[in-house]
Amino acid sequence: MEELLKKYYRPKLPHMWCPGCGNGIVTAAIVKAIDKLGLDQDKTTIVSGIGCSSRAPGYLHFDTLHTAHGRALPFATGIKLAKPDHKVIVISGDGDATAIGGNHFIHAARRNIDITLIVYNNNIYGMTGGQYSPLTPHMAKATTAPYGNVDRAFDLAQLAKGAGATFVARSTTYHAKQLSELVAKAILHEGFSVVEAMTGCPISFGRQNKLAKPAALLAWQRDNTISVEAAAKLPPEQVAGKILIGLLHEEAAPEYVTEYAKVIKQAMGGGR
Ligand SMILES: Cc1ncc(C[n+]2csc(CCOP(=O)(O)OP(=O)(O)O)c2C)c(N)n1
Ligand code: SF4
Ligand SMILES: [Mg+2]
Repeated sequence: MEELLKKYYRPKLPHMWCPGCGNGIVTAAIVKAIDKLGLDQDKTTIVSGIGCSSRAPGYLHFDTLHTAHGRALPFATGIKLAKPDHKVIVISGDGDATAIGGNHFIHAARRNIDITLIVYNNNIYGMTGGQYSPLTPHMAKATTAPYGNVDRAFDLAQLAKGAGATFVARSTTYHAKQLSELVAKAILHEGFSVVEAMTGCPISFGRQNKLAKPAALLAWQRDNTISVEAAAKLPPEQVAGKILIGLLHEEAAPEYVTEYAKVIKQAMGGGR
């Protein structure tokens, strides 16, 4: 770990995350995936929006951009079009990706641009003190829903798949090894890849929902998820109510930057 710290992290201590926050585990999973794949640090760009999770690129030793709330994907799209040989990874929160940035999310998926989006899903607006997001569970408490959130949450993975993402996976901070393996697969996938990383926020979510202890949040992830492989072997009634983790969807489809390059060539008189 010390070697990874020296190679991939910027020495910026103390960091801003609360004790027991899951964001460090997700960030380490991404770093381990990058290291496993041996990506060139000078050709790997990490982009984020705004939020606790979106502070992660500030701690990472790559070309990084900390952009505006919800706008990481448009910045990342510009980078990928200008530098197609770069690996572009976007770090986003559940609010950042599906509320203010929800339109950018579905359109990046529809285009199938070769970007990997990692959504740090802590089910809440962490940075601003606990307002509900589109991924806050039904009837969970938030500062903007002190009696319970009446909205139903998006299923992020279904949303990504329905919008056209060609790689969709989900894991948790409890399953950190699996999470890292899925991030590595997502980075290798050619097209828009989405990894939902379920992560615990003991402060803004946990304190309002009887999950203030970081260990309780991890136990919740352990007890409320089931792997795709295990679920396939069980009758539906034993899977009902559990959140599926693992590789949820993968398909091959034309990639946006490659298709765009063909159109440019044709427009320049070169034919397709
Ligand atoms: C345009 C704009 N609107 C609102 C805000 C305030 N704001 C900052 S972070 C945030 C929500 C963050 O939630 P999420 O994306 O889930 O990230 P987390 O902090 O939970 O990791 C909001 C509403 C902002 N910075 N910019
Ligand atoms: S508010 Fe929540 S998400 Fe933000 S740093 Fe603290 S524990 Fe982590
Ligand atoms: Mg959040």
